[in-house]
Amino acid sequence: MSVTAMAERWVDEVARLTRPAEVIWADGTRQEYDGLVADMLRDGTLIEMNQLSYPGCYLHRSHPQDVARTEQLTFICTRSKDDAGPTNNWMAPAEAKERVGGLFRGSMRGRRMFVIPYLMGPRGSPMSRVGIMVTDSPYVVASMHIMTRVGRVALEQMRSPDDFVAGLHSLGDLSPERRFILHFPEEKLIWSVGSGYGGNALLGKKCHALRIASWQAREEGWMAEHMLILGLEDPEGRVTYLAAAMPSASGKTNLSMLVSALPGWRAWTVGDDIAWISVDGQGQLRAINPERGFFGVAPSTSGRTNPNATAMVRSNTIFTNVALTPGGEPWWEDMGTDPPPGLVDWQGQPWRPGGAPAAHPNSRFTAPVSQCPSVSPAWEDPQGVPISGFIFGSRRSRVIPLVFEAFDWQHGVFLGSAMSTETTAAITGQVGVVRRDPMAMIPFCGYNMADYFSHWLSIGPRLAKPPKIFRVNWFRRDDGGRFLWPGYGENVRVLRWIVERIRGTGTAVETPLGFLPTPEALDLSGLDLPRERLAQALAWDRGEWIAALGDLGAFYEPFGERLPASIREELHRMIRRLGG
Ligand code: SAT
Ligand code: MN
Repeated sequence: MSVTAMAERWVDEVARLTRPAEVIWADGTRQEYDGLVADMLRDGTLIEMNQLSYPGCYLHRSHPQDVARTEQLTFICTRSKDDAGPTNNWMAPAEAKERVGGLFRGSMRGRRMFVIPYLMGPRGSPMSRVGIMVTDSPYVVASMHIMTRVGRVALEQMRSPDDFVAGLHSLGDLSPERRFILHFPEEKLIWSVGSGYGGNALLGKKCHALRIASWQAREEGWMAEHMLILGLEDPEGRVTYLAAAMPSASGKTNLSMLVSALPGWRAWTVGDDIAWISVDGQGQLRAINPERGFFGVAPSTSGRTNPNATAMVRSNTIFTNVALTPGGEPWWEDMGTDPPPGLVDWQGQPWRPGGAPAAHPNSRFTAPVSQCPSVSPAWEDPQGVPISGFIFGSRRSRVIPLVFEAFDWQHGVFLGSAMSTETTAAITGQVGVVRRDPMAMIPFCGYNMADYFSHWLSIGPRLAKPPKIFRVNWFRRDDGGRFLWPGYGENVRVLRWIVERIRGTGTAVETPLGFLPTPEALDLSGLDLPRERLAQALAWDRGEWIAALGDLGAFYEPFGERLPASIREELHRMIRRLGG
């Protein structure tokens, strides 16, 4: 059997179901991309931006009810409900196919069906994986060109005829009533209908590289994580690689391409959203970025918060749901410039000052990694980069100190499992509500999270020197609601301490939470921040923590016997240390 025979058979089957006017295999070439863009400019799917100041940039306006991931419509379809676990929506595979199959029947009539072979990860990497996705959306094809490696490069990497994740996507009628994002990890299959939005429709991203890959990673002994990867270079030129998990729209992209406020220190970007990590022959964790593009949040991206992204999106970028200036340039809130007269909002209407935001709060840019000024020379290394530290970060205005370090691997896994965060516009629903989000994976773990914690625990003992694990929170506020820590480029001061701790030099005090930096341990040179504010950012309160750990116990409850005993043990130890 040829290596693509199974893929071809599946594509035929899909075409019989969806009835497209034409089937086109994407080849990933520039010519193909340009052709798609030309078609979309013609039918209004894309709007040309100012080609002098923003060459190769286009604006897409999505359906106003299709602007973010829809977690309530996202399902894990395993044979056993327990395998999906209490934090995932579940549907039995047969029922899912019955219910949702009808929405695909004839859904591509009169449309072109594109077949996209894509590679997640660098060419030639043993850690890279192939997907084959079918879609009726040219916007999705063009976005996949930017976000993944499309075409022969993918087919060449298939090790056997069934060595691919299959993804079926159709826009359907874009109605949230008829929208479903279904994952069948046992069949390496994804079905997505009714949405053209990134995380719902670019199936290589969350659906494949996290939900399906996390399942495969557990079976095969590696890790698929919602993490950025960066290399921090010190003044002597030594680079330490860190991976950091943070919920959507909580500063991962900014941190991954941070411009250091400390002279001599420099960050190199490997990835901003997803890390695939495996244990090499020496017991060292090595990480690749499976993607080749960034799908970043536009609002608040500015020369102050993220100068690298600002430079990166000046060409070859697809903007989605940003506002448009009369000069054909993108505009969004907190971009660093005033809204110009004649601004058109994300829905194409004249914008009025004082009204609703001009750009949608979850408006995005899609840009190639290679355009990032801080891109790491190692970003496509087939062996991946060696990871020396993990960071778990979330958005909490209270309780969680700026930074602290876990006592050891097991304690660090516990801290990851205990993460909670305030929700953002990246998901449909209320913004700013605190919810549990272990390892920032709550929307992305393709199996029972209790088993996911066990999997994390099983990795540590396989490592020669397990990475140190840190908890960070850039989002703490004072009683007046003002942020205690300046964030962005200043975060390098925290990263520096982290690297020093990894090397065994940084100073810390032992507390019931873990190791906290002493007030002098963070380099504040050149920063106008009173030590008192830093002390507040680093403070922790016994009572608040005991209450928070009570909530955590309630969160663990539905996992029952499946929750690893050592996680429960860490919880009890922490309560004891706090004197609770
Ligand atoms: O889910 S997306 O990939 O569209 C963005 C995010 O929420 O991280
Ligand atoms: Mn993400």
